[in-house]
Amino acid sequence: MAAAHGRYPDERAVAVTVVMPTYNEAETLPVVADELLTLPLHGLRLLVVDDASPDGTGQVADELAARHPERVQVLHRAGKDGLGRAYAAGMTAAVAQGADYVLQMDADGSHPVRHVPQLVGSALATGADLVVGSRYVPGGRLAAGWPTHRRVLSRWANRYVDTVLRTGLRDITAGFALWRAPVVAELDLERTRSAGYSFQIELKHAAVRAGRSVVEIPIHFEERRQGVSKMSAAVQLEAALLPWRLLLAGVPRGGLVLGGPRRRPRTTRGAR
Ligand SMILES: Nc1nc2c(ncn2[C@@H]2O[C@H](COP(=O)(O)OP(=O)(O)OP(=O)(O)O)[C@@H](O)[C@H]2O)c(=O)[nH]1
Ligand SMILES: [Mg+2]
Repeated sequence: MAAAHGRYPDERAVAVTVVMPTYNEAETLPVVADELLTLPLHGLRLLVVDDASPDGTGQVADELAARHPERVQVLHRAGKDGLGRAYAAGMTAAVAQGADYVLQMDADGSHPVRHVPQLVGSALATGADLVVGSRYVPGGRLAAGWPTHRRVLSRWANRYVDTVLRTGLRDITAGFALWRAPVVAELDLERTRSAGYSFQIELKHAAVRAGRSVVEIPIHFEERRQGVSKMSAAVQLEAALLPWRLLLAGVPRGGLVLGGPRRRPRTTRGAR
């Protein structure tokens, strides 16, 4: 844990690993990475999780790691396997390497770097297990350039998911979120079922159901700076069905269970 100044740990030294999945983000990754590395957060590290991007993002990430060997690492995966699975691998690795906090963040510039110190500061000041960068709490905002249909869809998707799951979160699909490492370890991400962004829903639902503390702070979400969205109909369908799958699977009292029961021997998982 970071050195303490007074009552709170020093936010500038706390060990935060930004886990950043990338698929064809060669243009935006170096810009976002440079902004992150110039923040006055000296304990901040970046772990890029690249799924063999055809545009060479993996090599761009390797160059960043060569320039900043103490602060940047790259996890190369064999091929495009979905945002959720990239996060599961990256977050597990970050915790294993001793991070105090793990920050989920997109590489496309949608999650402004200026909010990172606010997320870290909120986590340290409140002791929350999870701090969500939320578009839907007062002060939060969607990208100015988003057309009406996208705004309505995003807002509606959040309302729909929360009507089913009743977590009380305003932005349960958010992809900008800071987790306390012990909670990530408890979540046992190998068990997640989501390939795409429904991973975000699955994780937050599990944390809320287990009584972990969550704070939402407002962010200004921005349009991706370059490149193209990886959102597909299959990814959206998965997210639309997930709330019902989670609801039908049920969650044992006090348990941080993801994706519902699995066919695994009880001796290895036990009832938590
Ligand atoms: N490693 C990996 N990263 C992915 C995959 N799919 C998306 N990503 C990354 O996940 C982040 C979010 O993906 P986006 O395409 O921006 O999806 P989105 O933010 O939901 O959609 P837009 O708002 O349209 O950009 C970006 O950094 C992507 O490069 C994947 O299959 N594997
Ligand atoms: Mg995006």
